[in-house]
Amino acid sequence: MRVFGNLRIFALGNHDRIITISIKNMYIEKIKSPADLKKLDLKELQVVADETRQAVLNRVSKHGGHVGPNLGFVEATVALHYVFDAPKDKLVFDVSHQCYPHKVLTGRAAGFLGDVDDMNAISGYSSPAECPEYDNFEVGHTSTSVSLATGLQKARDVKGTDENIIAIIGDGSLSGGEAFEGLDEASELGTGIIIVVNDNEMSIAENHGGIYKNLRALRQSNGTCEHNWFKAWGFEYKYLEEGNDIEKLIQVFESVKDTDKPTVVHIHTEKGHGFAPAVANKEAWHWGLPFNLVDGSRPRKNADGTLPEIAPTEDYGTLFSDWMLSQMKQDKTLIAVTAGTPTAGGFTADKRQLAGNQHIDMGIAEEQAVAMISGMAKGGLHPVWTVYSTFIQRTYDQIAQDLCINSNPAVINVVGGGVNSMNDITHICLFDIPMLCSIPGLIYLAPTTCEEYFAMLRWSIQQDKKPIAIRVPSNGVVHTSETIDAEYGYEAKYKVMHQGEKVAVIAAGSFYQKGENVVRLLADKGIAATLINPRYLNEVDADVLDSLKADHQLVVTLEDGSKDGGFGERVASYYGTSDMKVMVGGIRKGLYDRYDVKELLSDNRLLDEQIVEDVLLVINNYVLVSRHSLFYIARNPSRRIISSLDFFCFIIECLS
Ligand SMILES: Cc1ncc(C[n+]2csc(CCOP(=O)(O)OP(=O)(O)O)c2C)c(N)n1
Repeated sequence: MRVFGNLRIFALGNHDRIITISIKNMYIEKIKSPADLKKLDLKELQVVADETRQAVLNRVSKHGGHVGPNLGFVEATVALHYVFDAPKDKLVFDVSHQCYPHKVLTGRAAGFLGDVDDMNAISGYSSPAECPEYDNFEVGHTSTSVSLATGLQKARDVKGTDENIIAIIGDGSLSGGEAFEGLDEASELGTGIIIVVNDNEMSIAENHGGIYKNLRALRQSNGTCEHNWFKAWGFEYKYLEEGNDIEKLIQVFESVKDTDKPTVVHIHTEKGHGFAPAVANKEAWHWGLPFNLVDGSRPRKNADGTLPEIAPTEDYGTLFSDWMLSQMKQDKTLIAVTAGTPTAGGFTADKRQLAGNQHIDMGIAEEQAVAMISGMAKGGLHPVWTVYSTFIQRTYDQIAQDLCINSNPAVINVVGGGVNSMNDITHICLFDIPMLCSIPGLIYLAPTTCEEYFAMLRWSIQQDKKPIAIRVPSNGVVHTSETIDAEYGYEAKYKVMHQGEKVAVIAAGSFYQKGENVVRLLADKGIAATLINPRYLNEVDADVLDSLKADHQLVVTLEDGSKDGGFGERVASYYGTSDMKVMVGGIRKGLYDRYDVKELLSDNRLLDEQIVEDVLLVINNYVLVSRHSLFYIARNPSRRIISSLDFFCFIIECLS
């Protein structure tokens, strides 16, 4: 048995009671699988729930992570594992940001009670790679659980086995279109599936959408109101008001266990349950960095009780939302749009209120966001949709069809793209450049500084011909005193920032400063390289690329994302049949999980010094090879085809 030391955890409880628990001799230390739960009585299950909550708090206070979603789902998880028989019965979590209690009860308590390494070993999401027995899918994006579960349902039905299939979906995640599609199919299949709707009345922020009127009516009528959205789909329906009461949860789950009908169990839970700060401010406590367990204050104190020194920094979310609010006052057609992540664009609750109807949250519905901004632009509005790089993946078709074929001048503000961003396998933000740049009719701009970002944003909103996406730098807010262009045309126009020779570095967006460093280091080695800010990711500037052919041997491209199908490969492809050598710098396509940024950069030869080393290698080889090629050609002016004897002589010359 693992001993975690005599660590004591203190936390403010639901009613400001102080809970003190010694981690030694906990039940959850002894629970190696859900089977161990089944030996316990109700009182003991309640203790398990309290301990699980403390374990969750211990982890999130030290490590950061999803707070409210997990605290509210502790009792339901204990009851689910008590009633159902995982791993035979299958639990499918939506987003899976509420699966920490499930991890505690399925052999991974060390990730919640152990040291930093133990915590790092356990991810914040459902992960078969981590636990194939109890985690059925890698999940991190919303609204997929019912669809995934219908697949397991179909497999069970075809094989003729009898396991329970249980999808767990939050009220917020019900707003995504895929959830609707999953419900549609579950009803159509008509066999047993249990969909637990964990209704805590919140998405990350407040919910938006017509469905919430019915969820509210169901809550207010204890599940009995005449119009029942779930029943209308053809589901059996159970409502439980006391969604944090283990005994009642056990009863309701037992009542649907082994059902042969599509069934919804709608439970009303409290987000943040058991930790007063998280209950009081649910949006702020959805996810968070480490904090002080005693009072919920941030930042977490150092071991000696002092606060860590944190330099005051600017962030693009705050700058963007402040700028938008100031512009909105003069322009009633300017609309800030989000799909369930308002603070990605800095729109905190107070700012949403200030923006009034010039801020729209459409629920977690990225596809809807794109089609709607296209319609808004068509109707004469100026919508700006802010979206994380990872979540834009959901909406390729709407961008291609609804927006770009129609060439409506809406703006997409892409945040977090690059290596310095979310790094869970489901949330990596490396694919927006290949994705967006493959869509005809979309301009994708990559500002390199704060001033350039706002100049591009202003132009994108003012122009009225094309959809424009802007990749907000993700390497912090960098300022410049250089003059920035106010106008940006629809054709790619690179900007030569420093004219040199032999080597040209084309450094895009948040890798521009890396390009500056490389050019500086090359200067130390006697190479006066050219530095170019491409500004456009979606196509090459043929004039600039052609002009480099005169006095450059090597072009280095740098982009902060997956290089396969990205910006640099377009440049390499343009030079294809010419003599120009191209070194494409970016991240190799891959599914990286919880990576270390420096290691990832190093593995991809993207550290400044590595880039310089590689440039020198190419340049020196080039000089060597070209010297011998010239020598060879001078001696054999009329020979175009190299015989094997010639080639042998050539190699001897090279080696001599
Ligand atoms: C496609 C997609 N868009 C946005 C997000 C960001 N996100 C994570 S959790 C969440 C809210 C989920 O709300 P709900 O399902 O009610 O769960 P709760 O957190 O309230 O328990 C959102 C918007 C995401 N994970 N996936």
